[in-house]
Amino acid sequence: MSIASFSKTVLHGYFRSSCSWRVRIAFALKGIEYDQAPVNLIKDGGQQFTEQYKKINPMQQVPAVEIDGITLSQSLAAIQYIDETRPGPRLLPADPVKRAQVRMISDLIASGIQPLQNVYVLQKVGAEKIQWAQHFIERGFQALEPMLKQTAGKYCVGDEISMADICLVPQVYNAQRYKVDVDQYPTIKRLNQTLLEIDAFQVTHPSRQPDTPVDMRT
Ligand code: GSH
Repeated sequence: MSIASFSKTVLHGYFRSSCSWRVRIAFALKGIEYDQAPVNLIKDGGQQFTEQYKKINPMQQVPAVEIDGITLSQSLAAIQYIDETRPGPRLLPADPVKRAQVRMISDLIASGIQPLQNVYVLQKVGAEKIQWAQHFIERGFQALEPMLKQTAGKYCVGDEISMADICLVPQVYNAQRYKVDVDQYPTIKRLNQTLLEIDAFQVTHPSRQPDTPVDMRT
């Protein structure tokens, strides 16, 4: 066994960051233990902008994962690495059609919605930030709803939990945070409710993390 195998797994994240939550869910589904190193995206003008953190993730965003002697930023790359190197339930299905559908849904959220409503972008937008966030989340959900109607069984793609589910739940959390009416999207709403009953989604919830402020804990 290499030295890297003995190194500690560390997640640099923020309780309310949807991309950090994605990685927490993947760790929980696979039963992987890890340490959390909180990076407060708001305090001190944003701890992601410190020189120290820039060495960990030059993009100055969370999450970043230290695992097996390497550091991975980009939540989907980290999730896929975890999936490919750890036992436990597959996060990407073996079937090529289902795997493509999982990637399609994950990319729609990770490239087509979340980047347009992340903190950095909203700060640049200024006064219109809430309307801006709502617009792009709704635009994405209008595309996601008919797509999920085609692919979903119990979960986003068929009846197995996948990376698509890992992306969906934190994005719905963001939608609710920006007061998007999720009732307009019955498939998204149903999937979110089903997934939130699962332990791996509950223990990793933003309201239950080491850096969750006391008044936001449940
Ligand atoms: N594509 C990246 C990923 O999936 O990891 C996006 C990372 C990202 O946007 N992270 C947000 C962040 O760090 C939190 S969810 N925002 C703070 C900022 O941009 O200053």
